[in-house]
Amino acid sequence: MAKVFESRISTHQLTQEQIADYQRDGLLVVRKMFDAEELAPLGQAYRDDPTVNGSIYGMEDNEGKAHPFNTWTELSDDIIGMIPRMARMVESSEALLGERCYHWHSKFSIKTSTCDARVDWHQDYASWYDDGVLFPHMLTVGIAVEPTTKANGCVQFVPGSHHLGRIGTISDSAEGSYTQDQTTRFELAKQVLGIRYVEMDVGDAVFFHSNTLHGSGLNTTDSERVMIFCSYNAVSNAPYTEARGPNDEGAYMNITAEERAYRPLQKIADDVLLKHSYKSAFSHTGFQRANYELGDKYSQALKIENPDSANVPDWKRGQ
Ligand SMILES: O=C(O)CCC(=O)C(=O)O
Ligand SMILES: [Fe+2]
Repeated sequence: MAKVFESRISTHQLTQEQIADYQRDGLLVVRKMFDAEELAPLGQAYRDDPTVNGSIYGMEDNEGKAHPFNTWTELSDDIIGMIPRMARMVESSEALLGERCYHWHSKFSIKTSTCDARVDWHQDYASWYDDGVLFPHMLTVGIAVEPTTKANGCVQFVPGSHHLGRIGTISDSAEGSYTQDQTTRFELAKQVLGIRYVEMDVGDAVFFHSNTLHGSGLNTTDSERVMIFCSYNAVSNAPYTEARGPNDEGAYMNITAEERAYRPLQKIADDVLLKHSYKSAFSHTGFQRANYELGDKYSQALKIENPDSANVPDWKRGQ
């Protein structure tokens, strides 16, 4: 494990106590992981273009409502390509995973004031399993770009649920997302372990294990809940196969096996945002191709007139 810590350059190191909290709870909230000043240009760019370069589409919840989000795997020299490479992000993730990691994917996950969707309870590893990773040695960092509250649909967790292991894949059946056994386990887990709502100010972050149960409720306010989520996989856990299972989130989001494979992650200094050493907020990123059927639902939520005019990069269009 010492190797992981040899080349640390971040000024934001996690303490042993924080690492122990994460191991116990499967989640760790780090207040002021970013200064509000560092994220302000990203918040402004989102307000100027809430379609995020036409990349936002809808992920359906159990009621068929569309939750706006997008994904990217390649890291460009814009703000959202730099955040996943920043030393504080990579080194904190490596301290929690106990080994080197690489970028799996990142997302904007948004609750507009007009969106009426939830993010249903799930474990991220339920679907990443189908990408051919052997272990759940993966985690995600959720960062608040705008404040999150219970009322606007902050993320909720079942602390300690990562100790349950993987509950199972989410089925496509019309009856609901979980089988009876999965539902029973999930209900028991909530009763036994409780639910923790994580409300966040701009710049706060929550690290969570890929088996920690989480989801989020409705936005009942006029404000927008804007978050980004950066996910990492341990280097030793790169997919052992390029074949995909039936419920693969990667396939749903048009992520290729190549984009899931190990690629070296070059850390960058923590002051990159404060020094404005980036080319744009998000216009240099190649996002995954939108799913237009769900994109239409999203456009209704967002009231976009013409979703087909969305600016999907050519390199993704052809796939
Ligand atoms: O935005 C949220 O509330 C949760 C998003 C999430 O869990 C995911 O994208 O996997
Ligand atoms: Fe998730």
